[in-house]
Amino acid sequence: MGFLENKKALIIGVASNRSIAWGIAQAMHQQGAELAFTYQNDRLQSRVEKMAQDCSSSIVLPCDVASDDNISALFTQLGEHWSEFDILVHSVAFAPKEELEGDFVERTTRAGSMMAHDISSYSLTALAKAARPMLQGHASAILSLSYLGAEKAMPNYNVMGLAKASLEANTRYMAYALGPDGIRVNCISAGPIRTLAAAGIGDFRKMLEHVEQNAPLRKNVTIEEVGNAAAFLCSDLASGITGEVTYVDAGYNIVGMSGY
Ligand code: NAD
Ligand code: 0WE
Repeated sequence: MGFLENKKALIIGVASNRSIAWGIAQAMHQQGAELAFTYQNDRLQSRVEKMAQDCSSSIVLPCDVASDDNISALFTQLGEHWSEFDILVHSVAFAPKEELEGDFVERTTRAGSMMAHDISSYSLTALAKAARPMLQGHASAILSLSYLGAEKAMPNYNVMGLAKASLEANTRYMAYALGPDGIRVNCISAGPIRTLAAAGIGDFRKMLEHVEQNAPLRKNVTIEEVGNAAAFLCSDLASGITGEVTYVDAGYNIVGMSGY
């Protein structure tokens, strides 16, 4: 018997079988959770529908998190399947590609900054606002995905670093606001993983090699490892944990200097 038996989880952010959201969905399914999925646009619909089937799920709904109407319609439609649910996974980020390379000060624009913060941080609050009636009053959990660029300056991550800093603060403010409703809010800061969001990022291979050579565990993490930590954080095993950022990064973040 799995530790997510009798839990219902909504997974936002599956785009391919390399998506971190997919690793989370599979781990939660293995632990007995019942799943529902969203997809960002028509191009992704059939792919997400097929992947949902692999997790015995037939609830697959559209949602562009930039739209309040989409978010509102999502929970109206979800309500036709589930009267309440227990777990909300947010595995979504976006900034204009041109702003994820080169000199931060030169590249960052007002529009790009607003877009990055809107999609990558505010959307978590917007989703929680709309989902609150279906999550409150029982042991439930919200989880999002961050990256070390939130707290340390990194080459090229640029405006996404600011958006992730906002997401991590959002985790704390949401945990504070939603705790009295029985809703825990946590965040996983994952090490670099080759997903669609990493495709086309210059020198991604070099970053993976750097982590492999310098992280305490001398490896990169997988979506399965992130998925297992996510399943734990969203389960009743983590009933005392809220407002936290948990690193699933082979220990990379704790190293001051490596190589001696
Ligand atoms: P991915 O491309 O598989 O997933 C990103 C998802 O964001 C996609 O499913 C995409 O459809 C969705 N998305 C973007 N804009 C959206 C919008 N307006 N509305 C709805 N959905 C939208 O890549 P991933 O690496 O699995 O990314 C998932 C999360 O993990 C992101 O928050 C990312 O910042 C974070 N993360 C990734 C890494 C990494 O190295 N891959 C490391 C740490 C954290
Ligand atoms: O959060 C991310 C990536 C998020 C992301 C990726 C893209 C690519 C396509 C946000 N917006 C876009 N916009 C696009 O048009 N990661 C943690 C992965 C990542 O991205 C980097 C990294 C790492 C790690 C970008 C530069 C440097 C390092």
